[in-house]
Amino acid sequence: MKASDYLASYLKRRGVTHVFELVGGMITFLLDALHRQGAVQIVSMHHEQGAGFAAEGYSRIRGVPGVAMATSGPGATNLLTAIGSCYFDSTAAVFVTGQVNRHEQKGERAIRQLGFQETDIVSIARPITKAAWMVSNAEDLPRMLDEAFALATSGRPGPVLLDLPMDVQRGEILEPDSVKSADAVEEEALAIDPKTEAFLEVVQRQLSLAHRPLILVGGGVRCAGGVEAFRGLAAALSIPVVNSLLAVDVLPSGSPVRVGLIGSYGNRWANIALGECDFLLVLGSRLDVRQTGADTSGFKGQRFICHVDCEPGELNNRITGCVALVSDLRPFLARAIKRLAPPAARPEWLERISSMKSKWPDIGELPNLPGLNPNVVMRQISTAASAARAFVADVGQHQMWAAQSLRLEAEQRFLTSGGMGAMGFALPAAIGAAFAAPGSPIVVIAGDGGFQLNIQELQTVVRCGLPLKMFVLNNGCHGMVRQFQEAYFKGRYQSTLWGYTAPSFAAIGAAYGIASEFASTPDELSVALVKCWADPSIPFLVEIGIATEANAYPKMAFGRPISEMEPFAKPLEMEGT
Ligand SMILES: Cc1ncc(C[n+]2csc(CCOP(=O)(O)OP(=O)(O)O)c2C)c(N)n1
Repeated sequence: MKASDYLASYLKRRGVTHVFELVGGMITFLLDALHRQGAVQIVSMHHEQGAGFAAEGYSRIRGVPGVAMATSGPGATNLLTAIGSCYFDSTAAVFVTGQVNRHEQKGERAIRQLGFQETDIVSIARPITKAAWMVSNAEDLPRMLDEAFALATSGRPGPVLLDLPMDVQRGEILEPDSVKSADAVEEEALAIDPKTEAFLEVVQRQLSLAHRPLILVGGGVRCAGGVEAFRGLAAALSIPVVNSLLAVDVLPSGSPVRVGLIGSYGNRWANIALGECDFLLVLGSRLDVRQTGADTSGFKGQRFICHVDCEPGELNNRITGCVALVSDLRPFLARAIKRLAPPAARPEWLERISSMKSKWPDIGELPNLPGLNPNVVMRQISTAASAARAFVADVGQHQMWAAQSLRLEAEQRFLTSGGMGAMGFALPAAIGAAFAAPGSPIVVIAGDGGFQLNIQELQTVVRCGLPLKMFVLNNGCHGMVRQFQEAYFKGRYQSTLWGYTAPSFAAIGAAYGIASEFASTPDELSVALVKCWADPSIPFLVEIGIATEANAYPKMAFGRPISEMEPFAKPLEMEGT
């Protein structure tokens, strides 16, 4: 069997239903094999970055590694942002790049390049992958594919890159190995670490001592497949839960224990709750700077913190003095449910949080803004989107308004580019999500700046007839950085407002053949939402006009405690965007 045929049949056996790519000479054999076998659908995108983000969105919805392919040289380097995004947000993915024939590779020669488009993608991608390998012999492919899939999905998931020279793709595999059983990996993961028992004892003791206990849930819980277990634990313990940006969808908005988003742009009441809690149980969150702010000592304060993560390096890293446990979250949660008893009810604590929520509602943060209030817009978008499987947010202020104010149902997902924070993520990631959940509408929320980074993928949406409901919040600027310049550069808006323009997105949507509307008043938005959802199965674009001066508030103020946020507290020093 040819290696390219082996790869195509292997992907099918792994449960991969779609491969995202942009064609080039060095992957033609792979695409031809996929096409001839016909079991895995090829989705041709219009930029390799789009293909990479689509693979990421697919993986996060389907729970099967996303696969993206690109040709050597520029195709491979165009994948890099998406590879990094998968790496930082722990998304299982396998990236396959074509490479020039082995005899065309420069090897140890003191030259830059021998083959046309020859580029050492393995070395370039290594720091942002769990592994990056060149497959140097066709016979190695079965073993390397097994290793790539096992590595991508085990422990802390992430991307693996396989670089396949053209002649290797055409090479013969004499005795193809069988696919390593996924069950074997599963069983290993469920083994209980005895340290878990001692850790849970500490948690139980602290729970009984604490007056204001809080759980912080991060994206690691979902990566570990622990969402259902977590929901069970949270309900059983009845302790309030705050979430990181990648865990917006771990609890549905209606859950009585869900408090809200913490961090740089967290819900004001959630950050206040964090600032006031005396015991914090952190599950699957790496406590990065966007969550804690730059002032780590303020985040730690006097509170007792217990922290569980599968990555030892993330424990006692930025926030020190925590009681830490290295464990996969799934077996941990399974054990925690059995072992932990609910602490005594703390009605004053719950009352305190809900009174903060009433006092500082998310939709009251921008009282004097002309036109549409973006937090209210998010509420309206989600109210109209009960049929949607997922909300995919790009990067910028709109992402924060979405994370603060979308109302999610139990099965609805919220995807965004967290650690990489890559503008241009939302549209292609939503395309991948749409293929992962066939027939379900997917909502895209983007800004005018970010939408222009992968706008070409509207053609993929049209060609494939995908049910994407796209909302472009057009404030006529790179809003998040404009807000930063307002705070720290005395309003010198270089390259955010000055020297920046956006087109009419409704006109662009129409030019691609997508039904499109523009709305900048509450009435226009209501009409546009009705039209948008009249037929859930078709693509629709709504451009929403937002005031240029709209800020994402609250925002953590540097040098202040996490609970004192802009615009009321002013930063003492410079905080990041
Ligand atoms: C690829 C990339 N380039 C630059 C940035 C820096 N950046 C972060 S937010 C932002 C502005 C986003 O503007 P827009 O998409 O219009 O969204 P808004 O903030 O206005 O809601 C920029 C330039 C980034 N995150 N990603």
